[in-house]
Amino acid sequence: AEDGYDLWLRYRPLAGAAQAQVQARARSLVLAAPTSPTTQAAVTELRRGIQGLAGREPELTSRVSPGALLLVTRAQAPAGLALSWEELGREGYALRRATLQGADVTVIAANGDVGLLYGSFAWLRAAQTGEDLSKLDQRSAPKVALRMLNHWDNLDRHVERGYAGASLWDWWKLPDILDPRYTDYARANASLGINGTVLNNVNAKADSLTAPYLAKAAALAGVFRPYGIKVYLSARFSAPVELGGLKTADPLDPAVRAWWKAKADEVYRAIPDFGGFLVKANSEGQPGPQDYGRNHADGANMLAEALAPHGGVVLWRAFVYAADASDRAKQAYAEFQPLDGRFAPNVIVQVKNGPIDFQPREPFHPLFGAMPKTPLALELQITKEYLGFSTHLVHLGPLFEEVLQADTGHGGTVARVVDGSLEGHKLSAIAGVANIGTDRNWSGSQFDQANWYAFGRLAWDPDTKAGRIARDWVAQTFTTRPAARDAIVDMMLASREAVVDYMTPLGLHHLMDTGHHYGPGPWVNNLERADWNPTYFHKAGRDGIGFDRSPTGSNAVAQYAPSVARLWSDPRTTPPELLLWFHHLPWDYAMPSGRTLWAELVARYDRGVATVDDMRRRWAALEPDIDPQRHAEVAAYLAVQAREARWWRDACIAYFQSVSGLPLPAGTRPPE
Ligand code: GCW
Repeated sequence: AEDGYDLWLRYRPLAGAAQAQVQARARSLVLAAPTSPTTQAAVTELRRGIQGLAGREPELTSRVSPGALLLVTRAQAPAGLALSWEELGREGYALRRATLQGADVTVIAANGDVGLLYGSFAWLRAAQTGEDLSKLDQRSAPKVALRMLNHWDNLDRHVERGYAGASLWDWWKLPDILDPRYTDYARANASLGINGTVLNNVNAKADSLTAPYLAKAAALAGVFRPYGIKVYLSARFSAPVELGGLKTADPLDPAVRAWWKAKADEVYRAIPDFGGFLVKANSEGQPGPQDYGRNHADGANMLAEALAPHGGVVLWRAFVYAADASDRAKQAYAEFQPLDGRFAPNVIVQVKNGPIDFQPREPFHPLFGAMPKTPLALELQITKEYLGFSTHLVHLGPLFEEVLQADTGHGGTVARVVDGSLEGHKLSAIAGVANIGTDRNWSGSQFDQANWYAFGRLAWDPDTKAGRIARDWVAQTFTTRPAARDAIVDMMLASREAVVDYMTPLGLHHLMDTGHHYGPGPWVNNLERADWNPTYFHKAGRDGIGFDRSPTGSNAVAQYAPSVARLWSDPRTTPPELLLWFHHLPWDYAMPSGRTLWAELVARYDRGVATVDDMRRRWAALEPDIDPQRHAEVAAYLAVQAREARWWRDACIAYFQSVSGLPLPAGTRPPE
């Protein structure tokens, strides 16, 4: 059945020339590398892929003959193979045609076995997408060291902000029963180069650090290890109290420090290659060092000290905000920036892409570039908490690309901060909050698979173009026929601006309804905390709309580098996309388009709806190119999206009209 289970690793038979070249370039398979679970995984994947794509399995042999595909490590490299091995590092690979012992062959070369696995997936991707395999000449090494998924999975298998079923991790049956799906999960991640996974929610229960759960996590680590994936756990800061019976979790208390050291030792006895701890502290009610008058560095460094002897890292989240904040967007910078230089070498501060919370559009987070002495990880949200869950088709590649390519004004883009190159940090990390669950299609919808895929590809190389990634995904997942492929790519690339337009155009944010964050709620004004109310974020009234974060308002803009702050302080030089994020402006403010702000707002909502209608039309026209099951499924989702885009537009416009008292701009159609 075409239910999407196979993700982008479908390996359905290719047609014509594409199939012929796979047959010609993979007649046989030669492993010129030590046998290990990882090289075994590479060989198994290649055989499976080639069998599927070419219709026959390549012979596994040690003889080098014409048309062979060779997996080669440096130590085992046959004479006559010249490569710049150094550039490939520990995880990189090279793919190319070569003449060895007089035979015309293809080599997948790497320094170690995990590079061979990544190279094998890259070769299969080239074959699947119909690249000319005879001209193949790729060298690739990851720019970011830790490329991680963060699962917000609770131990009862509920996934916080998960829209794809229950948690994959079947804690009851672990450690004895290993669902084959764990292996498929590892394959999918390895195919993108993802090399770490945090198994449990950042809103963590201390239980995940008890012996039974460590044994379960160890069983998962055993499945993932051959695929180059390390396991990490979210740690609850108060665990010494809850599990250890201590009176305090004060990070400067010697007994607390000793407890964490012993706990780390225990974790590493269970999982020798354990990656480290992810911590949400003093945020949304979670315990943390501030409960004891200490700061984030005190807390992070205590855990870092416990993990350091084992080579583990601490990923300490910067997502913090308190109830009394006049501008919540300012808090993370205020708490963390002054601590730059105070963190232990194995601490990474993990920062969300924007200063509020995974909105359809935010400016990049002001901490990027502002903590040069500290490795900063970028946290992206793959699961679409604020973007229509898994029902709306919103491709996140352009959102991820936008933040990575944003110029921080501190001498480089966010990508250069995150990959460590701007300040010469060896340690670097990027994290995506997973959108994976037990749904047959893993991600809750066919197109949400592409968001997992785009995250993984960008984690490997943050400078990859979103369009390129989408094209590969479509070719691997739906079709290689150029017209159909390009039509789907266009749809995907347009979808992000569409959701911005029909939910929160012009820099508006957090208009979503309470708690679940699905659907519009700009009128909500009665929550227990002021900074949870949509009215707090849009500040619409008779006089105008928007959050003044310029020097006349909260001055959050001053947290950015001077060159950026200067631009965004003035509405005239603020890009329209961020206008109401930084400014409160009258309804008749003149926009560059020549419209008033009010008319522009309405036009953007209309444009969002029109784009979704257009996506629906495009998809309908693709019926001949897509298998009926997936075509119908996507069409049904798009119908929901078209209806709900109208719901968003009409609800928001009606509400803003009720506060502005303005009539609909001339030429606007009344709600359908
Ligand atoms: O995005 C918000 C979510 C919470 C989440 C929190 C966080 C895990 O609404 O569900 O909690 O952020 O990132 O810690």
